[in-house]
Formats: sequence, structure tokens, C-alpha cells
Amino acid sequence: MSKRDRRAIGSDDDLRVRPPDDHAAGVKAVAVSMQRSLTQMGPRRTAATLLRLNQAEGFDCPSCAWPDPEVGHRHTAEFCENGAKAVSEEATTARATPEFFARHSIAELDAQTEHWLGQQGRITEPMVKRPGAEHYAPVSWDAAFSLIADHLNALGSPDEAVFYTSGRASNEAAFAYQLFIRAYGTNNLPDCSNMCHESTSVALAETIGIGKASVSLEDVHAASLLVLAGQNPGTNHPRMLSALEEAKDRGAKIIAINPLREAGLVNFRNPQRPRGIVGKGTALADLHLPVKINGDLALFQAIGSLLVEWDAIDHDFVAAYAHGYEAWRDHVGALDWAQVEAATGLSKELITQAARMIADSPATVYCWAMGLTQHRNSVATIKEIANLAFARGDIGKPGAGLLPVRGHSNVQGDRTMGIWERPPQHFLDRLQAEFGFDPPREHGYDTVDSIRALRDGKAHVFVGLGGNFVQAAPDTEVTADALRRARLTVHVSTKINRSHLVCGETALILPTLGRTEKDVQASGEQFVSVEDSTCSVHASRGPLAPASPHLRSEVAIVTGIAERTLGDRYGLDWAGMRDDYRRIRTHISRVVPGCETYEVSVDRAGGFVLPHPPRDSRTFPTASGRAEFTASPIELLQVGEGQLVLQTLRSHDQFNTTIYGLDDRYRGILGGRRVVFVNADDLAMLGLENNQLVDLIGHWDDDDVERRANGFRVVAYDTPRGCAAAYYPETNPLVPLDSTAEGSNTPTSKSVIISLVPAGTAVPAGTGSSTRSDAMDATGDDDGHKSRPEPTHLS
Ligand SMILES: Nc1nc2c(c(=O)[nH]1)N[C@H]1C(S)=C(S)[C@@H](COP(=O)(O)OP(=O)(O)OC[C@H]3O[C@@H](n4cnc5c(=O)[nH]c(N)nc54)[C@H](O)[C@@H]3O)O[C@H]1N2
Ligand SMILES: Nc1nc2c(c(=O)[nH]1)N[C@H]1C(S)=C(S)[C@@H](COP(=O)(O)OP(=O)(O)OC[C@H]3O[C@@H](n4cnc5c(=O)[nH]c(N)nc54)[C@H](O)[C@@H]3O)O[C@H]1N2
Ligand SMILES: [Mo]
Repeated sequence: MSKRDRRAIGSDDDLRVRPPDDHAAGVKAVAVSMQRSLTQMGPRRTAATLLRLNQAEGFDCPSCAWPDPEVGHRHTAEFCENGAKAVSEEATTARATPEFFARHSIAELDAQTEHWLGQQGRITEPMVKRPGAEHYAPVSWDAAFSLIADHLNALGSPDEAVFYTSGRASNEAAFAYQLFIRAYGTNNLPDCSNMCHESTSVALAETIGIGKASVSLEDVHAASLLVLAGQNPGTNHPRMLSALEEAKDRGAKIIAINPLREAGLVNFRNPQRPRGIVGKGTALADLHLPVKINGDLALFQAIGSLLVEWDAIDHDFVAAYAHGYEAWRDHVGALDWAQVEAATGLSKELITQAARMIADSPATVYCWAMGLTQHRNSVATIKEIANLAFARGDIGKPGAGLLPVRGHSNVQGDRTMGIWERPPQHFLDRLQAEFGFDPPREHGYDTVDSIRALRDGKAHVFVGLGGNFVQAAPDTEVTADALRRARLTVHVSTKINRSHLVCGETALILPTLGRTEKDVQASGEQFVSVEDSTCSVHASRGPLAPASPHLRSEVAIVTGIAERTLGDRYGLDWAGMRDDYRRIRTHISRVVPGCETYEVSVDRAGGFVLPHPPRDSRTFPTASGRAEFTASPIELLQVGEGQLVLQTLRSHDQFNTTIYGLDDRYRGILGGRRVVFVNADDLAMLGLENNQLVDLIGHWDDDDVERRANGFRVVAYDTPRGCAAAYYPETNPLVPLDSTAEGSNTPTSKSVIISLVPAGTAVPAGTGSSTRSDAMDATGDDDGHKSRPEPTHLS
């Protein structure tokens, strides 16, 4: 058992399990968020922050990317329990000072849990770990920038550095960052999106010509049917529940497609409405399809075949706007129902019920998130959703469309601003026209390819604008070894995380302002801008004084690194951009399509909405200029005898790798995180007892890495046979680096093949049986991504 496993189990001594909840939110949620905020921030900061959250003159919630209601329709408290937790986590009064780093060696800190690290508070000064040092020590900004510049300028090629971005960076920071990286000379811009909605971006670019949602919040309210697939809104997008409630009030129906009966899909008690406080709340899903993990492609094809059979097709839409209908119709016409039932675990009767609801609905919105994007066949699955929308004409009309629900609050904006390892040529052309240098045209490394490059000694410098790379990325031990091989790792961060401790020979932590804080530069107080899941872009202004006088904004840090590294190369005015963010926005207005009046539009109350041709005019910027039907083969996941398919998901008390607390209230887990949810019949079949301590063994044949995560409590849970669930990031050591989605290279963190053994059981080497239906390229060839289709539109 590794040191990390032991200490995590130690923290779970208080684990208690009770039955899962049958509803989400309600008064309890408000009480929980207020109490946490008061403890971490005190009453004054609580009032100063929470009441400005998501208001027109306030700041954008740093939690998820769910859109805000129109100005005039917002509540006084326009936030959810988990948004309040995210704000408290950032606006905490705890501080990790240089004295703290002097007291604790890096090894000592690395022996602590992620939860404990987060509780140490905001980092107050730039810190450096020199080669061989056991502690981080304070360093001046000036020296830090020089250190980075020296390392970058000493590399044999700019392609030996990788520049990661997490989805909290503002549009201004993201634009300046990608400009610097391209002027430096590489497209190595991996981001969290590579692990998140990349499958969506690829699938939608091919089918509708743009990788973003085709709906507004008003469309969600006006839908007659909402299909929620692979998403847990009660925890991850709680404000979405208010929108679902509004839709239900107007008569909408909801179909939930999820292996788990998540509380937030069942019932919502809105704390802002009287009936949510005293009554029974609003029943949400009218139909729940407990699909087997990764059964969605087969499910959507089966629904498609029924629509064809019933001729419930919008032939006018198909004739006027679509391409490839006949090939799709013939493909789904040849469906094998036995295969569908094996893949989905659902009866034909239940699938028929769902198809009937879709056939009867004049306007359907399809929503999805990580339950669909993190599988080998994710791109095909999402293209199948597009097929259904085209078949019914459910795109480009009120109350209908495609809604990939984004994760990080500005992950979509970062892509729009050019954070992308595969930038479209037209974006690079516009950069060239604006700045007068020829940006690199070769595609760069995505997240998985960056890890391979660091591992194989092809990259030596890692810079992270936010995020917690070593915990978020797959194959924890492989990723950790790759980062340790770097000559320099740099993290622009608000709080301590594991990636600061599993670092390169030289390591820097550069502490930054967060979304809650005032940002004052030479020209005065600045605002930044962000884009939500529905392409709406708006300004954000933090209300609080910075956590420390030594903090710098992300823009100041990025331009500082750029200035020192590039000098006056290409005459780029880094100081000007830093002093006045309007200069960055002027560049944005000339480079990013749809942002022509950026400065004015973004600062209007409620902001503005970016153009989206399919949504706005049923124009499809695809290869054929039409909505592209596609036909995809169904492949069953091959799972060996006694093995399970594990999905790695979020608890109610975390934001990705930031662990707020140890409860997963809605699922009935209290005081611990090392649990694995398994169907009771599978437990009996495996000879395991509920509550038994087990180890998780990963099965992946293509390399010699032993993948194991130890010391999990088994919890008998309502999930389909053969399916298991456990929390991320504890289970990331089980996700093989080379197991990625076809076309998007996203790690398959929702279909990990495992077996369970009683804790401490030795497993002889070489017992990982092959679990896949066919071979895939697992050579670690970092050119693999180049075979992916050329993107046409950003994000
Ligand atoms: N509070 C909070 N908010 C967050 C986050 C957070 O960690 N905490 N993270 C943010 C980020 S970056 C993201 S990307 C989003 C993530 O939001 P979600 O996608 O909701 O996050 P997950 O917890 O990964 O949940 C995946 C859901 O898909 C289901 N699922 C798993 N496998 C399958 C499958 O094969 N088919 C189907 N149909 N369903 C499946 C799971 O049971 C679960 O309900 O949330 C964002 N918001
Ligand atoms: N097994 C498994 N792995 C997954 C997933 C999964 O479902 N299963 N989900 C994937 C998904 S969807 C995503 S999006 C990734 C998330 O990957 P990341 O985005 O890399 O991870 P986060 O945990 O969101 O990053 C948290 C860190 O960001 C820093 N931070 C917070 N606020 C700010 C800020 O304002 N500025 C800066 N500069 N830094 C800040 C803090 O130091 C904090 O420790 O993980 C992926 N990994
Ligand atoms: Mo995400």
C-alpha cells in the first residue's frame, strides 16, 4: 500500500453510509452554504461576496458555467450551495505564507490529503523550489520571471515547453497567454477541456460546424422536452435545477439517462420558493433510463430507429438543411435489438417509451456532460444525439437544441480566445494580421500528448495557468513521474495543490488574484470577461481586497513572463496590455469573430451573445454546408469475467480536485471519500460483503504499468449490473494514459475496467486480461493527434 493510500484511508475513519436522498437542494442547502461561508470568511465577507455573485454589476461565479437569468429576472441570492462553497474556498481568510512553507517541507506537505492542502488558505507570495531543495522559499516576481525566461530561452525548440490552462482564466488572461505562447513559437496549449468536453467539440464541429451549445437559457425554459444524459445537475450545475423547475412549470417533460438515480434528477426543492421550503418540491424526471455505463450510443441509435419506423421525422428540415439522412436511416434501420439490450441493459419497452416522448415533443433540448464525453466512443455518441436533433428538426428553433453543459466557469471562453492546441487556420491568420508575426501552424500537444512528451524527455518545461494537472490528468503515477522529469514546473495558482508538490527540478508557485478580488492596474480598476455554456459573454468585477498585497493578476503574470521571455520581439506591447485591459479587448475585437464591439457589448448589463450560425439561422458551417447526419457502428465494451466498468465521478463536496469536505450528502455518504458503489447482485456474485474493504485493480494490457487503488469501502448501490462508481481524483491511478476517446483523445475516465479484491490481496503480475474489442494505437506516438479532422470553428 502506498503512502498516499494509507493516509487517505486514515482520513476516512469516520465514514458513515445512509440511504441516498430523493431530492436535491432545499433549505438544507442554504444552511450548509451559509455556515461554510461564515466559518471561512466571516459575516462581512460573506455579505460582500455572495450578494454580488452573478449580478450584473458583480462577479461571475467561479464554479460552473451555467448561464445567468436575464437582468431583471435574477434573485437577490443568485447562487447555489456549491457556488457559495467555491466562493468561500477562494475568499477564505486562511493564508499559506512563506513562514508556512518554511515550517513544512515539500515531502511533509505531500503526505497530506488534497482536502487538508486546500484548507491551508491562499498563497501570499511567489515561491520557488530550487534544485535539490526540500522547501519552497520566497522569491521576488522579478527573479521568478527571469527564471522562467532563462529556462524557456535555453530550450532547443519552443515545442519543448507545454502551457496548460484550466478553465477559470478570464478571456483577457487567456488571450494574452495564447498570444505569448504563439509569439514564443509553439501551439503546445493543452487545457482541461481535453479531459472534459473535447469529445463534444469534435462531434459538434463535424455535425453542426461549431462546437458550442445551440440554445439560450430561455430555450431551456421554453422546451417541451428535456433529455438529460450523463449529467448530475443537483451537484455540478445546481442553478440548472431552477431552469428545469421553470420548464416543468410551463409543462415540459424530462427524460433522465443515467446509470444512477441522482437526487437532482428526481426532485428539486427550490430554496427560493415557498413550496421548496415547506412543500414537496418539484418532481423532475418523468422517465429515468438506468442505462449501463457506455450504453448511450446504442440507446440513441435505438431511439433513432423507432423514429424512422414511425416516420416521426421532420422531413422539411431534413430536405432543407441536412445531409446524409438516407445513410443514417439505413444504418439505424439495420439495428440489432439484442445488441442494444446488451449494451444498454434497458428493455425495448422502456426505450420505446422514451422514443415516444421524443416523437411527441414539438421542441426538445438535449443536455449532456461527462457521463457522455469520457468514453472511447464518446464522439460517436454525441454525433448520435445530433442525429436525433436533426431527425426531429430540433435545432435553430425556440425551445429546442443541443446543450453540452460546460464544466469550468470560463472553459468555453478560453477556447474562444484561442486556448487550443489545434487552432483553426483562420484564427491564426487573424492573429498574424493583427500582430504582424507568423504564428506556428503545426498542431501542438493536448493533455495526453503533453504527458507523453514530458515522460519521454521531449518536453522539459511545464507552465500551468490554474488547475491541478497531476490530480486532474489520468494515470496519476505516470503523470507524476512525467512532471518530476521536467526541468521547470510553474503554477499560477490561488491555493496549494498536489501539482506544487509533485514538481520539476526547479518549481515556481505564482500566486494570483481570484475572481472575487479587485484588480487594480496602472490605469485604474479593471474588469475581466467570461463566456458561459450558452455563448453569453459578460464582465466580472471582484468586490474584495486581494488576499495579499503581493498577489498579481493573471494578466499581469502572463504579460510579465512574456515581457521577460520575448523582450520586444514583434513589438508586442505587454506593459500596455497589463496597464489597461481595454487594450487586450481591442485586440480581441479584431481577432475573435463576433467580438467586433467587444469593449462596449461586454460591459452592458447582461453582456452579449456570440453568433452561432445553426442557432441563429440554421446555417451549418460544416464541410457540406449542411447539418451532417453520421452513421456509427455500435461496439460493446469487452469486460472479462468478474470485472466491472468503473465510472469516476464527483461527490457533492468537491470542485474537481478541490475537496471542500468529505460528505456526498445526496448519495448518503458522510465523512469519507474512499468508497466504491456496486450493485448488490454483483457483490454477491463476487463473494464480497457490503462495507467490506477492497482494492481496485485496473485492467489494461497495452503496457506494463500496474494500476491499483487501495482501501475502498464497498457500498451496495442502485446502479446497473456490471457497473461501479467511485470518486475522482482518488481513482485516477486506474485510468490508463493511452485509453482515450477516438477522435478527441479524451481519457476514458467513465469506462475504466477494474476488478475488486479484498484489501491487501496480492495480484500476480500479468493478470490484467485484455478488455477491449480491438487494438488501438497505444504506442504513445505523439503524432497520433495529427490524424484528427481539421477543426473549422473555435471551441
Ligand atoms: N460542485 C461542482 N460543480 C462542478 C464541478 C465539480 O467538481 N463540483 N466540476 C465542473 C466541471 S469541470 C464539469 S466538467 C462538470 C461535470 O458535471 P457532471 O458531468 O455532472 O459530473 P460527474 O460527476 O463526472 O457526473 C457524471 C454523471 O454522468 C453519469 N454517467 C456516468 N457514466 C455514464 C454513462 O456511461 N452514460 C450516462 N448516460 N451517464 C453516465 C454519472 O452517474 C453522473 O451522474 O461540473 C462542473 N461543476
Ligand atoms: N478520473 C477523472 N479525471 C478527470 C475527470 C473525471 O470526471 N474523472 N474530469 C476532468 C475534467 S471534466 C476537468 S475540467 C479536469 C479539471 O482539471 P483542472 O482544471 O486542472 O483542475 P481543478 O481541480 O479545477 O484546478 C484546481 C486548482 O486551480 C487553482 N485555481 C483556482 N482558482 C484559480 C484562479 O482563479 N486562477 C488560477 N490561476 N488558479 C486557480 C487552485 O490552485 C486549485 O488547486 O479534470 C479532469 N479529470
Ligand atoms: Mo470539466
